[in-house]
Amino acid sequence: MADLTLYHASPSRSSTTLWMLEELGEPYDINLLKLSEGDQQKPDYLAVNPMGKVPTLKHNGVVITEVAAICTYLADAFPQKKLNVPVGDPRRGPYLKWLFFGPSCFEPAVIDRAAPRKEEARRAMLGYGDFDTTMNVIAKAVAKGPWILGEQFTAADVVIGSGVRWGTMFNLVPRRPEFDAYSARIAARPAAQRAEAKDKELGAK
Ligand SMILES: N[C@@H](CCC(=O)N[C@@H](CS)C(=O)NCC(=O)O)C(=O)O
Repeated sequence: MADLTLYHASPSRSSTTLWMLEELGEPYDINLLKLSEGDQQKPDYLAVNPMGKVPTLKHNGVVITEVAAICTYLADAFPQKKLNVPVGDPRRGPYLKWLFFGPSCFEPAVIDRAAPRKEEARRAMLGYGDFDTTMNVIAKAVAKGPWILGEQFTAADVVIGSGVRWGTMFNLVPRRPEFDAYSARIAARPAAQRAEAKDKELGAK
């Protein structure tokens, strides 16, 4: 049994953490849940993640939930893999900003667009402000490349990159040249390809 176990449903938000584990290259086990069969609400799983959501990661008995937290955690737990920006490096600030921007701005902006509220919220009430500004900010950040922090690929690219890739694929994020080029760079990564193939295989189970 590996020290790392991912509670995963395929495909889902936990696919982002599957990709992160492939980037990491450490051995891991998968505990596959079928959301359609309600596995996420079964008592055994609720004991691990009372939110009834995937993903959940167990590392040496420690439980971590939330996609961006899992990616941040893994990058910091295995610093030799160079997927993090360590404390003390001035790039740590922007690195953390993008890791948080994923779940606090990018995803809510996309989900609000996909499932609009009956009454539009005031811009000031929304953490992401508005959809177009959020997309413009991400497009500018990935335009130069190759990665969000420049030459180094980090966990921030896994979090933001997953959103850009899946969002454009499902027409929830607008197609724009910056996003297409960034997605193509991601698609060329062997770890992203391995994760995608594994997810397909698991999804068919
Ligand atoms: N904030 C969570 C969201 C996780 C989430 O919504 N996962 C979905 C899969 S895409 C899920 O478990 N849905 C099953 C359900 O709600 O019953 C995270 O970032 O990990």
